[in-house]
Amino acid sequence: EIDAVPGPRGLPYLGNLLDIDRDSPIEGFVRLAREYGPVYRLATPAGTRLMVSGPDLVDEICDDEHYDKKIAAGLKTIQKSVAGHGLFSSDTEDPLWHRAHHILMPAFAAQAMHGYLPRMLDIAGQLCDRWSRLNPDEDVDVAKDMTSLTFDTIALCGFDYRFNSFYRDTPHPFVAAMVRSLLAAQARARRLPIQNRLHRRAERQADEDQALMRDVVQKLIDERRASGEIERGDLLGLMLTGVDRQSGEGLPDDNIIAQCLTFLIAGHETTSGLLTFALYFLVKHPEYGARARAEVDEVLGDDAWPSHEQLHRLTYVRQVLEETLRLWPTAPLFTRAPFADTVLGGRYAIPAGTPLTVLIPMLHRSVAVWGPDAEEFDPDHVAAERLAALPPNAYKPFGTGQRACIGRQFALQEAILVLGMLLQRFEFVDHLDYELKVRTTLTVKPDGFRLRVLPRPGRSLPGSGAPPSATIRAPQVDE
Ligand code: FDE
Repeated sequence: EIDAVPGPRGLPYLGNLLDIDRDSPIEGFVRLAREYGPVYRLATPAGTRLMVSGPDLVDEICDDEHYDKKIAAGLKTIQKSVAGHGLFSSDTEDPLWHRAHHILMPAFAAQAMHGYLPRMLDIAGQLCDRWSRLNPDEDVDVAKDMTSLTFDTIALCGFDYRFNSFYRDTPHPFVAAMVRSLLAAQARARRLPIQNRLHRRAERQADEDQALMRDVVQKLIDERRASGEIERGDLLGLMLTGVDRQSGEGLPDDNIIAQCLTFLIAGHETTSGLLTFALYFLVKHPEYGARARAEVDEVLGDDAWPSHEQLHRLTYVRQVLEETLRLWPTAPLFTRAPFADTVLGGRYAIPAGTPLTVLIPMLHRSVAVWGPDAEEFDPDHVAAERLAALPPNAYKPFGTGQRACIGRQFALQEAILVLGMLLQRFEFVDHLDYELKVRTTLTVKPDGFRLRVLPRPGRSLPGSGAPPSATIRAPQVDE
């Protein structure tokens, strides 16, 4: 029986709403997991869901034959107010999910990453430029700059468009609309349905924002078609020309817009959080920072622009990032549901369709899997030979199965490149002795994390100047 699953006692109508930590929901869910164990029950007005973090149970529900991704309440509001039926927020049975998945997979395959390198370097160079021109007493808002970086990177690689976030005092109108929409979606998900009906003005603003975002993307599409040069080695070109082999059909404009918005959201929030947490862990653990920097010096030396081949040799930098995603997976939850009535863990009978949410940060802290120091940051936890020897589905920062993250290679290449270039050029001073405070939006990020960034003595690498072969023309879009 599902009622036999342990969990905090709820109230009538509100269920466990008051047990959910509104300021820091993920840390709250982790606390409840420590109290109630590898699976616990939460009742909310949207229905009952189970929070799962035991490695055996997670392995069970990662089985694509009996379970599938479920678009739970949070994703539903994102679907409604921002991303439409993009890859992230559509059902696996949706024919457009299949079509888009087949058309886009090649663009995210490992072999395709080469092509994005010049554009990634272009934006990483802008960040290095900015940081190299700070005065010694100035500091940086790490999450803010990383968000500019990842947003500009996905837009340039995805649609050949420059938001130029590092050159603006106020966000691009599109970015402002997207930030507002995501916040509104989140507020909506936290309100009771009856409260939502009372938020007319917020709903109107959300409609306007959505119209603005769709407009910008539609213009990009129209201009691309008019330019006569549709293929530009980016995602937009591929979506405009690509045909799904199985169905023989391409993507309608409306769906291309949804995919573009999806990539902008999925591609920037998660990767910027990853880079921010990584810098946080490195300043708090200087011994691992020194090891990463030694690797960077050996592999990159004084080369201003890392090559594809050099990036592959930054294996310890990669471990730093993977260990960061172990303790703080920046997309911390994914939700699955069984196709048919089933028995979970040989113990709890659950009906078909019951949402089972994987609490990844808790899964990744399993002492049985990672050893007694599971809660400690140490990149050796994810050394290649240890990752290879893990039990199945014990490490899931990119979700699972056919609905796993399509942007995984993209995000890792971008993050390795940026962290490598930063370690090569700068020293970081934790001048405020920052204490971790996790901010949860759609994703998690260190909140209010500021660093002083000093050029490394004896190094004067650009920054400046265009990286090799980054000749990308930006299409014109009115603001
Ligand atoms: C997806 C994803 C996932 C799953 C979710 C669910 O299941 O619900 C996860 C977990 C993730 N993803 C994570 C991550 C992390 C990082 C760093 C990232 N991610 C990044 C990125 C970038 C990009 C571009 C992306 N990403 C994208 C994406 C998409 C589109 C998706 C959906 C897919 C399908 O088909 O479903 C994802 N991603 Fe990520």
